[in-house]
Amino acid sequence: MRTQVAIIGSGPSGLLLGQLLATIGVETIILERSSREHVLGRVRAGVLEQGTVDLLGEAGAADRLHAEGLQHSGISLAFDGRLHRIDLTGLTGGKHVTVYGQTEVTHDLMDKREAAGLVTVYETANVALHDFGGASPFVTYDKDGATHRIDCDFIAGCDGYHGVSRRSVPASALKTFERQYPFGWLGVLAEVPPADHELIYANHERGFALCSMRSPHRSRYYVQCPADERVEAWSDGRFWDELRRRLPPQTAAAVTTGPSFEKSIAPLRSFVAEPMRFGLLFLVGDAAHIVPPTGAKGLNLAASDVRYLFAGLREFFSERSKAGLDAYSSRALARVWKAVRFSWWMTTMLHRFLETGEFGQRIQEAELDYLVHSKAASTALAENYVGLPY
Ligand code: RFL
Ligand code: PHB
Repeated sequence: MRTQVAIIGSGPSGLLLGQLLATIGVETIILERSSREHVLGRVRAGVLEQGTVDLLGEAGAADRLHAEGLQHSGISLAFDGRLHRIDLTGLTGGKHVTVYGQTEVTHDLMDKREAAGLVTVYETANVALHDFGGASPFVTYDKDGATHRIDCDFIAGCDGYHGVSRRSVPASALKTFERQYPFGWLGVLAEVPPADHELIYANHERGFALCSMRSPHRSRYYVQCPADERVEAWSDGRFWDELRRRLPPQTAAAVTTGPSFEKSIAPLRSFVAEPMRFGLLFLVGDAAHIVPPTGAKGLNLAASDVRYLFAGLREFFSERSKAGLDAYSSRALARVWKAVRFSWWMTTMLHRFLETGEFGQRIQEAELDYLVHSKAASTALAENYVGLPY
């Protein structure tokens, strides 16, 4: 088989890149390790920057997003027993974010790809990347008892943090940067109305909590938990009790509880691999970088990588110019590092770190107090949260 761009991974990065390339007539094949159902069963991000929404629109996959996405013009920080609102829209000259689940984004992109008859091979095993340092790259994989080969012009490694693409690059060609946080997030999804019409990020002595949502009828909540916590240790009752204890009294009283239909623990990590290009292989999204979810940046960074790579590939296929592809890694990394910084800062300000003791706690209190009383500081948060320019 032959295609122009072989895409590894059918998460949001791979699907969005595939859809954008389809709009300019560039052929792709996506190879995915899991089943379609498994990919759609993962509950992850919920907040989209306007740039991400626009790119989904350019890919022709934003109709349902425009109809069902919730536009938010602010978020609240909870500390000191009350809410402090950050007016995202007022502080950024009219910008907002859109609350729409990653699961739905993935669903919309998959539907679009299937309707166009484009190929995704699910449940592939042993995907291997070959000769991307030379002139004739190809990918091999096992499926249904046979080994298959796809020759291509380029390989896009969109296969997430645990994927094969980054691991295919010789270690000597890669510099990695990493910070692990000594806690995770326990998340719950429940068919209940949200506690507030906007998101609430809570700093509390018992640990961080986040009130988010997927729709006016579906809530997504998180609480900070130990890194080695077991999800089985958390009954719904224990979760709701702990969540309410970490929220200001008025907000806690507004939490509607109900049976959860998803409960999982995610570790928190900052990670960057540089560069993001090796010959004819490009790393995209979580394959190249991870941020803790506190800034809601992971999916949006995946989309900004796709935007830069799509621009480079379009230039190559339409004008035979390599300039955009040559600039891909440095352009993407410049934006990535700003989001890494923002996500690290939000995480540091909002979570309980046992090892920093009372000094660290006082610094957090001072920072939060400064943040909500200084227009300059609130504006810095707001412009990062809605998304920095490309
Ligand atoms: P994905 O989504 O991990 O998709 C990679 C795909 O590649 C497949 N794969 C392989 N396929 C073939 N061969 C192999 N060897 C393969 N290895 C892996 C996988 O099965 C998978 O289908 O990466 P992608 O596309 O780069 O997308 C990145 C986003 O998923 C991620 O950044 C966000 O979910 C992060 N994130 C958030 N981002 C936001 O922008 N806003 C948020 O509010 C937000 N909240 C979150 C989050 C991530 C979370 N978790 C669980 C990590 C909340 C949580 C709890
Ligand atoms: C979510 O709704 O899953 C969500 C929202 C905001 C974040 C992280 C996750 O910062």
